[in-house]
Amino acid sequence: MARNVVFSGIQPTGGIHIGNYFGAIKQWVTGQDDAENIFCLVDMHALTVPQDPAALRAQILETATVLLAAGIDPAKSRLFVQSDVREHGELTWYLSCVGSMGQLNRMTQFKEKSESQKGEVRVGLFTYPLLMAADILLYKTTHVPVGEDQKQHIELTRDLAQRFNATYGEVFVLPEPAIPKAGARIMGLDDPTVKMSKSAPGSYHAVRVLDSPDQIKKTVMSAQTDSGRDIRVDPARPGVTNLLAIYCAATGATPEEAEAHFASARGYGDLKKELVEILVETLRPLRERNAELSADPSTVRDILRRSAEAITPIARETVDAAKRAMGVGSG
Ligand code: AQP
Repeated sequence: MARNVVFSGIQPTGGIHIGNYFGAIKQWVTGQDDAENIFCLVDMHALTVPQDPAALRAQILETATVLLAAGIDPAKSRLFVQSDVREHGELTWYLSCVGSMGQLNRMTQFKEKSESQKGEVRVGLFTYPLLMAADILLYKTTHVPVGEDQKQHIELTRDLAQRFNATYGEVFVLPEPAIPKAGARIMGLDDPTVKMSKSAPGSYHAVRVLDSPDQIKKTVMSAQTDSGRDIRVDPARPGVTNLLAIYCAATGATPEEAEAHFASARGYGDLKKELVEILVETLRPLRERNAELSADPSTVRDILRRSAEAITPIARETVDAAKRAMGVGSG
């Protein structure tokens, strides 16, 4: 039987936080033995909002190092930089001639992110879901482990693949999203009504995976909660609900188990203190391994380069098949 192909990506846009970790990276690491794995630092996606070139360059290496420190194993998985494989841009063009403006107009992430660009909304921000579809379709991906915020983009990818296959013949494999039960949508600790995000301002918005124990403590203890005491999942109390979601994602407990565990707690302080300990211990090995790997950037660069070389033939084959099906090229 053909093996599953897992593909997923992360933008090298700043400090990786526990939303990225529990929503995506943890699944990437634990699933490595069950499939062919391709993980991508999507630097071309990062360009959809303004970036400082020197900072972006540094963040690509930093993000790759964190992923390896988190447990991505180069013997089991490919880890590469999107712009190093030019077929990503090439397939995006062909998909842009299949997808419609109406489809892209419905993407909620575009609506949210374009708010911050006001009069200067970049074309790339609008067409970004086509690039994401190309990322996935190039490798005949069967599963895409992502946080819930990306579900709509995977649905679009499936629609585009179906539309292409129906028009030109079977070229693309239809991928399935793989969304975790716990941690699929971690909210900001300073504002539990917005998604935790790498680029959000505010020192207490997110726990970053490389934060010191002291910083983790400060951020979690200052997390916004209401004036109640009961530790229960309740949509009307997003702050405590978010802390419980993080607890569940880190421990594997169900929401019911988490509520039972804190039934005799004296208030939110008890939950916060326990969460600090759990996060410090969960992230400690990652932080320590990251310190070792950071001392050897040439090894990290080598892994990125070798991965890109290894997967380019797969991407090339897909683009050539799409071109043949569409009737372009000299044949
Ligand atoms: N808050 C979150 N909860 C759960 N999962 C999340 N992911 C992101 N935020 C959360 C998942 O992390 C993976 C990588 O995300 P990304 O870098 O591609 O971009 P993003 O979704 O735009 O993440 P950020 O942190 O909000 O970055 P910026 O600020 O740069 O836009 C994805 O699988 C995503 O679902």
